[in-house]
Amino acid sequence: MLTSILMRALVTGGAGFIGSHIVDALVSRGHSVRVLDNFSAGKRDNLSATEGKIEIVEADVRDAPQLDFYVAGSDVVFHEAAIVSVPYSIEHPQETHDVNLQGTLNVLQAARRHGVKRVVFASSAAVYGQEPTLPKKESMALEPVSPYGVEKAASEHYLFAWSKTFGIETVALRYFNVFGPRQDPSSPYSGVISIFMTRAIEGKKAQIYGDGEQSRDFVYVGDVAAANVRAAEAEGISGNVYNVGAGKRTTLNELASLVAKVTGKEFSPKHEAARTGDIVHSLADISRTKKDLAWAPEVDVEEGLTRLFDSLRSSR
Ligand code: UD2
Repeated sequence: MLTSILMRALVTGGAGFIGSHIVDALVSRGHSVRVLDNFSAGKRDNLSATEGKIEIVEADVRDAPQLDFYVAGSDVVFHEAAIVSVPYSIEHPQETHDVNLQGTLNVLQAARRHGVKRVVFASSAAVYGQEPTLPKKESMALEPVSPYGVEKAASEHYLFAWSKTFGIETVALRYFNVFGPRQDPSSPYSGVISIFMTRAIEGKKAQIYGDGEQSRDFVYVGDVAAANVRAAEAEGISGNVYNVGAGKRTTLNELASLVAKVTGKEFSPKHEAARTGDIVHSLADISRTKKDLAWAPEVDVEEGLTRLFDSLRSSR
């Protein structure tokens, strides 16, 4: 639908880890971009590559009138703004509900009022919950076990309903374990790759929860951004959901070895008690995504770690 036209895009959470990479991808393709962020987790520094080429507004997705004002004039909204931590959602379910679910409803309502053509939404593998069947296919039942997972699953349902009932085109992307430059390593809720890289550079050991044989589908953030652009452009996919992973599993032990290789540090593992509620394995079936979005992941874990290492070195 939007393939050959230049889009006016709004990226909520556009100063965040994934949002800022979507901004880069859009700007490099000539689209005009407005970033909306409340800067609770997002950083202006994340947007330095596109400085002067985009509009940045400080606003919160919970503030419906303000959001409505900034959605006006957009062809497509990439809705990335969220509180992204599962443990935080368990401790503060009302707050994450307000941001992660009410925020999505606010985006959809504003999109409807302003005739936005398509909303592309950042969902999560957390919607699948703990049912062990692998790989995860989009047709499987949703069994989220955390408030965060419920908020993402319910948001997906809102998107579907809005696409059927109000004629807005919607696409939801279920992100698996996204990694790459600009992921914040400093919080206890940070992704394992950002934590491992920082610890390796600082000469510390790999803290591995459990035996390290648990595995994840790590997908490079640049590939996630490319999937978002394709989700805005591809025809005939409204109302659909897509897994965004690499389609490959890496164990935590393998990851620690790769981090050692890439950084040239010893990075020996130190095993600790398994994390409560940790799922054992995660893996995406990405066949539907590849076919419908004409997309494929291009950066494997080792290459992604190398890029991350380069970016961390140049920023130190
Ligand atoms: C990911 C997402 C989360 C949600 C969830 C759904 C990230 C950062 N989080 O959580 O938002 O979508 O998937 O299933 O992508 N680990 C260590 N040492 C550390 C840190 C972590 O061993 O220092 C282990 C941890 O126990 C787990 C694995 O690494 O087995 C991945 O942990 P994570 O927090 O990066 O991501 P995950 O899969 O729990």
